[in-house]
Amino acid sequence: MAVSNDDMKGLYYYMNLVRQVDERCRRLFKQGRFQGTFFSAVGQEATVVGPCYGLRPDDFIGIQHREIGAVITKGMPIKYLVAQLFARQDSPDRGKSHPCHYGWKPMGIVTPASTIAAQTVIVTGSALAWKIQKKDNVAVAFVGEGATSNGVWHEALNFAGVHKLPCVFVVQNNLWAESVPASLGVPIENVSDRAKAYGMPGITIDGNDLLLTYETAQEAIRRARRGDGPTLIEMKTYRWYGHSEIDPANYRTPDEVEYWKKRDPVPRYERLLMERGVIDEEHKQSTLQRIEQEIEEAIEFAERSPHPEPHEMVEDVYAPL
Ligand SMILES: Cc1ncc(C[n+]2csc(CCOP(=O)(O)OP(=O)(O)O)c2C)c(N)n1
Ligand SMILES: [Mg+2]
Repeated sequence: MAVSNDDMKGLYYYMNLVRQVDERCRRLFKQGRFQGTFFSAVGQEATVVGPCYGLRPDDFIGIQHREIGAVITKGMPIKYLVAQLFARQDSPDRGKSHPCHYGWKPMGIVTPASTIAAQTVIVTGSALAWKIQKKDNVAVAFVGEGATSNGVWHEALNFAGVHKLPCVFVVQNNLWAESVPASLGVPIENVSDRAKAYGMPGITIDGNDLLLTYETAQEAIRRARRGDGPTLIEMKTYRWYGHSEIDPANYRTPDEVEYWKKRDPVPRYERLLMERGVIDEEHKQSTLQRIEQEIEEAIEFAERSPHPEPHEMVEDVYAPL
């Protein structure tokens, strides 16, 4: 199915929004404007914008620490996202969790715990519920290649395969899990080969090609919605910066980083749209201006939001009996 010009422009907006928010959040952390750390996903934008752009508000996504772009594209207003980083009262968790535990119930963004891959079973469980209720919602679980070494990820895929659940499993293979190279975490070239063992199709694609990530995800989402079961999509990509902003990433060579910076997914997509005449310089400038303003407003909102009161520390932590 051809991607419409409106959707190509929509994808362009999100690619740039995600990139700009991410770079700005890195700076905010370095300026000491919030505590903890920040997990940048610069370089990986196409792996999340593609799959999330075509989801419905009532579809779910399960994320881990690096999926800020998935959260933005799925529809969490960035003012709440910044409030989350700043641990303010207007954060969805009212300042109680780690800055990277982004979650937003109205748009089906399941708040993650720090245990990587754990979100995959929640996604699978949600999909089971929808199947029982005969609904056509879809859930997408994102993990890094490192997380696929966790037992829970395999259990979730096996269960989803057995019951033909409406899920899409996206693996963002960015070649590193903290300081561990993918070659020491995954003993095969392509994680997607594992799909066969779970009775679902598996595909490995260039994760820096936005139209490809979008169209591949769309096909998997349609398949899940019509009741034909899950798909595993591995997207090869790269994170430009350290595991988080406190990691100097000395375990990588400058050549490796340079190689991937030349494959930057944001200008690559922009060039494609310019060549096709979908956007022009004026559209680019107005989009970037709009984004800059949205980010400023989000930061102002978060800064105006008060810190939680001390007594709130134990409120909403346990369910009432
Ligand atoms: C179950 C579990 N084991 C280990 C960790 C510590 N940890 C946090 S992130 C991470 C690396 C994750 O690598 P990957 O899944 O490839 O994601 P990436 O950071 O590359 O996006 C590890 C080991 C954790 N949070 N949870
Ligand atoms: Mg990784």
